Amino acid sequence: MLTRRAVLTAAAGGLAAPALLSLSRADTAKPLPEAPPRVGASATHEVTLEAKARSVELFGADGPKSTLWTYGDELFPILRARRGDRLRATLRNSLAEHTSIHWHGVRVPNAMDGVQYVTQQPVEPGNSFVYDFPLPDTGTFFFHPHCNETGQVGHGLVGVLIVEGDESRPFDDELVLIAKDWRLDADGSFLPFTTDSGAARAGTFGTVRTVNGQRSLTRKVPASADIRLRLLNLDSTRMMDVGVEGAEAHIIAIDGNPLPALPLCSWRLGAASRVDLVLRTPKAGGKVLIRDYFPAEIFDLAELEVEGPDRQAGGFDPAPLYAARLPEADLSAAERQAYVFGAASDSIASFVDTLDPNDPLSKVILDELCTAERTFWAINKRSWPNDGHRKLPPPLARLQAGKSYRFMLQNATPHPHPIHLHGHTFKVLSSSRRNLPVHYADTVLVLPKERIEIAFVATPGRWMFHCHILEHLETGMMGYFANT
Ligand SMILES: [Cu+2]
Repeated sequence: MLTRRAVLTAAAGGLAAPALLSLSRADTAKPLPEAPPRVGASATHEVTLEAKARSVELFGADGPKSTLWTYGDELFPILRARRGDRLRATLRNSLAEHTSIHWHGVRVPNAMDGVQYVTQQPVEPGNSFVYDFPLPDTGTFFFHPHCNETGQVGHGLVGVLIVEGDESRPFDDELVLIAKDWRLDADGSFLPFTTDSGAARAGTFGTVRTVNGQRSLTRKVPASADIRLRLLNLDSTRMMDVGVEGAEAHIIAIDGNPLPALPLCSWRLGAASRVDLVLRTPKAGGKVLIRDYFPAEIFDLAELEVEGPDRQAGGFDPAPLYAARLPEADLSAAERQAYVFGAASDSIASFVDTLDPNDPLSKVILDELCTAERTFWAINKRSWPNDGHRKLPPPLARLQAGKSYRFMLQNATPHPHPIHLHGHTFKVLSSSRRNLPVHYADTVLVLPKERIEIAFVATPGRWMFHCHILEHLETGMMGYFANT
């Protein structure tokens, strides 16, 4: 069994092995082409997503049954639409607790952002809510609840939204790989989703790793073909170093946002992040491994078995994706702000009474599904309140809609934090520790002692800003912006 240590040793010895955390810069890359105007009318996609408990043999008929919570009758449903289409999704809540749907990475109107109390009332058991919004961007997105996230996502409540229209030439095949661990006991029952020791450190890890709900994923793919991989890290906690062996691969999108193709060595993927790859398969009979080098023992996310006639004749030169159409921050005029992600301090209980006590948002602190009993984390020394607090926290800041901002995100803890801003796609400008390409994202991993600078144009509404290690956001590392 190849181990991470062996890979590092091999790399140090100059052998052909992936170099961890290295990525060549895109400085010399050609700019992405603009998508041509759309031909034909936009479609409205009507879908019903019933959140419900189901008894499932996750690992085949021989395995134990587990009670999963899913949207509808399948695990990880995948919705597909095209840029410019509308999604009209009815959430029907057949769970025994309230829920909502947050559309991660999608630039939705604030009222469609799916955060209980902050953008909508909770969808109580037996009730429904209609999410109805246009899809302005192509990409690989996902959706999930926003209260009791460790429990609801931990039970399986997550789905994928793919917005097509970014391919200037179709690829030969496409695979969607959804990485998510499960906190399962041997009898199929769920173990506690959160532990104090995990929540106060790097998070509580699952006991079973899966991709697309399978412990080991094998797929047949065509030979000498350009295959698009949409890889989503939908785990509550895990960080991965993704690499490909047996094929040349390029990164073509991060969090669904196209970038000039970057040769892949490995790419570090925090919780809630996505990466799109294109790879050229070898001849029939060959094998390609999609691997995670991060754990002590390498984990294979997927094994691709190559078969059939060649699809492509020339060398590997995949067509670029069309450029993203995002508001571009004005870096020279942008207002600079700093956000430090740290441990909770004792002096955090200084929440000021700036909001109307009748504001529905104040109910959030009384709702045990939306708050944790413990507080371990803070943003700029302020923690999202637990239920001991009777006053709402003020927003982290009030941003001006239409104005450009440059945020310096600084990690003052010994653990990595994937930081997510709702409703905006930001530009990652630089890292103090890594040679990152300039790219667009909705979630950025900030490593210990690292400073990452991002820029974006603010939009109106209340937008959450938090770590996407679910136990971290539930124990304090969350806040919001109130933008007008
Ligand atoms: Cu965190």
